[in-house]
Amino acid sequence: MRIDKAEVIVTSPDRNFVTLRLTTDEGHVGLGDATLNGRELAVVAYLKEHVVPLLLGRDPAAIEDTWQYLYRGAYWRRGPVTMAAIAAVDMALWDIKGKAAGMPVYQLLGGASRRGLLAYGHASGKTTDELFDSVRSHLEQGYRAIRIQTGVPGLKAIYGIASQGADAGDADVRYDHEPARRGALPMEEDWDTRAYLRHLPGVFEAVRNEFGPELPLLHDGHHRMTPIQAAKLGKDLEPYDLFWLEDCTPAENQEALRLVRQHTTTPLAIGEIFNTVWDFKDIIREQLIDYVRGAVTHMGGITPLKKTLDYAAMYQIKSGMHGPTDISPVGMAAAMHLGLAIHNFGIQEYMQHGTRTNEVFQQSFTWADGMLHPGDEPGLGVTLDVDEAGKYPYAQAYLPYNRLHDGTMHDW
Ligand code: EZ4
Ligand code: CO
Repeated sequence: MRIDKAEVIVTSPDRNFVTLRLTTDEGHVGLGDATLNGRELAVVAYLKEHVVPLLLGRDPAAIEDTWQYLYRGAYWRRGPVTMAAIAAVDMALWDIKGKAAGMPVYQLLGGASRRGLLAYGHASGKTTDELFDSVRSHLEQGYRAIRIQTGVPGLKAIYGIASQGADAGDADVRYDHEPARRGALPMEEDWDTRAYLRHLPGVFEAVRNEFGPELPLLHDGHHRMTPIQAAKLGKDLEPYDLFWLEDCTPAENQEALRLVRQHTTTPLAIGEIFNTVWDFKDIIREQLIDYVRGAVTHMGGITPLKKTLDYAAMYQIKSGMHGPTDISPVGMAAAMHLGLAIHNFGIQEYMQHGTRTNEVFQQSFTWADGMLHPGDEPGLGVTLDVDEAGKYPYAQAYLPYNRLHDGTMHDW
């Protein structure tokens, strides 16, 4: 078998998605997600100019060799653009291998280790009442684990949540902002860490009082704290028994986690912006985290993320794969197949794509009783309707950015 055609398809049904579509001489089609939120076209150029010419004529069965060829062969390694491009190739090759074998990808990865994947959704509200409504609506949708993000008195934005209302389509689906409204410039939010630290423990106390002790609750700190602030928050949240506290400090300085760990038993999750196993190596070996947040799309594909998670398993560290709506249905399917197969699955983030996205990408996964399952179609179980995709041209859009009251740029 050989790769005959490699197309890069950009579509923006509810937000921008980049998809690599490989076709073999035997007519098998493989899809890979190459979406990098806010920097989508950089990956398009990387694929079109530098990867597609290398793929044509190659044997699609040689997944590991092709991965090493693209990673080592480029000489320049790592980084989000490179790794999203390699991830798309890796996913598309697994998709093709599954179709050629007549098996879903999770079977090729060792078979199912569980019936389905516990998934968490994103509840948020400016006030406690709004937050409770959002939690209730998630419970009604069947979620059995919920991330809690809240407004902070004195601040305009609820950070780290998708936009809502008319621009969001049918669900809370966008992590970027409507370019027509924003003039193609990113939206600015405001921040005050001390106000946040004063407010958050009371929010979790209220949520526990209202919804009881059993519901798994998560929280995302979005890299906004210093090490000592993160240590204090972890300690303050201990009575509310969090499933995890995510990205408590900026991921670049991994030594910070030693300090956080010395002070709190709140479980820690890190890694949605990591690209390779090297980013995880030390914090896994030193047992500074409890959950690996890598996304199949941003970690270079199923192949390297499986290796990373197998390594994490030796330290009883589990998966918590990134799964916001900026991961396309193809990347989500890859995460579900991998999560079903590995032994050390923890939880899967799941926000639900909008109707338009689900019309562009037809998907075989199921969502019932708070659990995801990738389905049993051969390959990843996703098809791309190219005509439908063509209705939604790329629209420039960025993630918001963030400033302190005095104007200083801060982590978003
Ligand atoms: O803000 O994916 O845990 N989830 C997150 C995400 C990120 C977006 C950035 O594109 O932090 O919602
Ligand atoms: Co996050």
